[in-house]
Amino acid sequence: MNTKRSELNLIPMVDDFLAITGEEDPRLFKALNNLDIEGKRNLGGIVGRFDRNGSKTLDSKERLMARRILGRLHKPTSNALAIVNKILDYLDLNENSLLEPEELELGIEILEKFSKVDSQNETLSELELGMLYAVLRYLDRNDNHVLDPEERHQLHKALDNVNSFLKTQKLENPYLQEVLNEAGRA
Ligand SMILES: [Ca+2]
Ligand SMILES: [Ca+2]
Repeated sequence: MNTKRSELNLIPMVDDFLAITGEEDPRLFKALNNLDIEGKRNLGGIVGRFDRNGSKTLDSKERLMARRILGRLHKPTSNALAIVNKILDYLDLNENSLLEPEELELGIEILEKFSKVDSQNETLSELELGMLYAVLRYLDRNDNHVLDPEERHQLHKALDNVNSFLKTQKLENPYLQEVLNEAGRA
């Protein structure tokens, strides 16, 4: 999370978001409602990216966008949400701490592709999120924490065939090797 966002107290926005989600998407509400304060902070880091007019609350359209990310997570823990924040940082191409629709599209696409790299379902486990983050770190060749056009081009190429890309990555990406080692999957 960058400093600008972490300075803001996003807990009221999260509580507001959760209250409305209870009505709009009970399943997601159930998955997010038991987070501790740190988890809520991490959730705030995600939810806050969709408040484009800075109103400290998400309108229905913004909630829909947030759910396109959050709905992809399998039993999100605080740690999983922290990884999601780091992933989303790479997608904030204009570095304004917000996720615009065009930035979101790439996010949706990579989450979709990575939802099946370890488990055959539509959602991402903490391991799958960790694998995705490891790949993005590796693709960020100039280490500026943003995917620049050439780096995005490499990502798109990788997404064409994720499984064969990961095969190579397992051999040459130390971040990925570490994540898989920790999970006992190396
Ligand atoms: Ca942005
Ligand atoms: Ca970069």
